[in-house]
Amino acid sequence: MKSWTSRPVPELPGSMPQLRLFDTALGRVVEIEPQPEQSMYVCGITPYDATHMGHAASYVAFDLLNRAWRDARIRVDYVQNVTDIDDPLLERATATGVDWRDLAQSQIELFHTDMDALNVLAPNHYIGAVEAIPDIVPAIERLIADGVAYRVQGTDGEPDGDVYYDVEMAGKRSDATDAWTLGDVSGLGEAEMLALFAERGGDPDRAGKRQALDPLLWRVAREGEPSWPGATLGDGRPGWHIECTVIAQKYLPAPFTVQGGGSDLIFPHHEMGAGHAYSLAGVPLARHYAHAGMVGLDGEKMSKSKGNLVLVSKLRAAGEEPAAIRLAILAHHYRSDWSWTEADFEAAKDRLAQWRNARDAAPAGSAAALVAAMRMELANDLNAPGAMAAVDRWAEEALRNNAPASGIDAALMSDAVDALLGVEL
Ligand code: 5CA
Ligand code: ZN
Repeated sequence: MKSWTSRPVPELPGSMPQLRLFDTALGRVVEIEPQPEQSMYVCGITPYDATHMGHAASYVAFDLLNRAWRDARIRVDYVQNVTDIDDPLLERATATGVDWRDLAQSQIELFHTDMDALNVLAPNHYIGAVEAIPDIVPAIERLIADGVAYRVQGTDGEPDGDVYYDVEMAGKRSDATDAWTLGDVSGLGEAEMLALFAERGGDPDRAGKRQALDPLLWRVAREGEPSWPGATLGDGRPGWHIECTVIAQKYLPAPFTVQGGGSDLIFPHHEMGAGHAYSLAGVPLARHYAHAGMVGLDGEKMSKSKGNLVLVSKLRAAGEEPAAIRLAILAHHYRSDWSWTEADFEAAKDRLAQWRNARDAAPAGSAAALVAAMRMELANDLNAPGAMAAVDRWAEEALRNNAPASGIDAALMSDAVDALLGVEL
């Protein structure tokens, strides 16, 4: 699938120091092993209510990582999926009387326009779940053949043949130290897992499953639902976690460097994906798991059912500047949970204006130290608020200083804010 187009990233003199990042599975900040090429997979949207501020914040978070690596002269292999077939998408299409394909298409286009506006660098592989089905089917067949997946008999009018992943069997399969067992990524206990599994698309009570937490791999065709050829699985459609796993394994090295997404993906999505990948390849899917915090509105969880989505496209249509939206997002550390408020958005707009004024008054010889300070903050678990505070201090100083403005320093400051924070002044 076609992705959006990245805007050029200015090259800065010098380079980003060694990067440290919080690893969800380890529960601490780790040094990312230096390599000439890094790779990341960031879970993409399910295209039915894009792009709300929570989505935007998660892509901006991993864009910081992408930019930090590039600043360190590291090539970045970046894959993102789009969940263009899933229950919530079908439910929304039915509820609103549109064809699910049209709904997906329109939301994907909107998402791309929003990402472009927010200056989020594009992935180099952008892959739809539907286009990955020919790769997913043989992977599921292999899991069945290996005894870590099984077919369930239909009861209560359900057809026979839905395929589930056996979390217990998969966890027992290997005694290698880096093998996966349930809980390795999320660190959760069973009760917490059960609650989240039900909340986030799982079906703990499905009759015939070996364990309540076994996730769906293949849903055989039902009347009125779209389906695709599944070879020995029968016609149907894939489960959610296997889609991302197979896409990541096809387009990235094993293990790749960072698996990313919002913190609502830690369990079951990234937990199960790690299991699927290990069962398929015998090596971990990713070296590190990183997650962005959840965004709400005025203290409440942002959700369609509450009708409190803040859409990037709506703000843009109202004439708001995308760079100000991006600054409002970056004012919060990527790992914290936060709420969008009008007051914070106003503050972001003021900040942008202040930075622009200061750039035009940049004192000679001042920008190199600013670049170093921004890099130091960003290398420390992508501390954008810290990097922004450094720009604020520089701006105050520049505006206080009556020295003649330096074009060279203005250009360097502006390039740094663009290259490292993705904010175009
Ligand atoms: N298609 C799947 C991933 S394979 C999915 O979760 N799609 S999504 O559209 O629901 O979310 C896309 C990304 O935005 C995910 O990384 C998700 O964790 C993140 N996200 C969703 N809601 C929020 C929110 N309120 N705050 C922060 N991030 C969010
Ligand atoms: Zn995913």
